[in-house]
Amino acid sequence: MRDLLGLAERKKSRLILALDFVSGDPAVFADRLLAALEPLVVGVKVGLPLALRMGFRGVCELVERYGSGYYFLADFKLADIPDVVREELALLSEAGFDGSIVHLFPMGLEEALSGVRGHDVFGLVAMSHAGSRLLDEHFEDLLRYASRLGIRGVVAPATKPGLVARARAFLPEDYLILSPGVGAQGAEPGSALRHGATFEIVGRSITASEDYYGAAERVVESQRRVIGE
Ligand code: 3DU
Repeated sequence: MRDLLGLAERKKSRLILALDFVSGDPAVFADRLLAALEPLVVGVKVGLPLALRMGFRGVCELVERYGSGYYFLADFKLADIPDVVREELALLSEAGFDGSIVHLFPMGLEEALSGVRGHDVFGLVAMSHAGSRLLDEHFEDLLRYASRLGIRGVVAPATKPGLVARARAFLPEDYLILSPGVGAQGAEPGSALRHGATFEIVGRSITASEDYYGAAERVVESQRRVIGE
């Protein structure tokens, strides 16, 4: 399993790239981005849209080809009964992913997650879009639950920086906070880090840019100003 914080240290970056939308052939598109962005990007978060376009075999090939330079995170927002989640995590780990994102609202996941070895689990504690009332109303509950699970960390929205700060204040120190919502959804690069996030997840403002290298570079430069590197 790749060392997420070690890669971040080495690259002096806190950028996780969200791969959901592609233009043209998905394999060619992903290949072009990952071949170019390795110096800047620490992790690659594979979303369901990409997996559905490429097919799961294609995704596994991508993980294998670029596994030496990136931490691979599966974002299929798992939200099933514990036995099924356990099996999903085992298969994603077997496919080469270093970590997965799960919903915490199904609860009762203690046993399913305690058996997971060599694969990080991140739980969603709130979402970045304005309409996520139900989840956000249970933010404190989800945070408490996440902290009891002994997982690697949580996903908390950069568009709601107050929640990122509360998550940082509440969670055990070794929990990582991944923050989506930077760029296309409005949060400024570096802003979630300033509120206590460990990584920022950025998708379309890089993947949809003609100059994706320049776009990623601008994110990382802003982050370096915050982390002092
Ligand atoms: O908006 P972007 O294109 O930068 O992508 C954001 C990514 O983060 C995308 O993959 C989405 O599935 C994920 N995400 C959120 O945007 C918000 C959340 O609350 C959780 C995950």
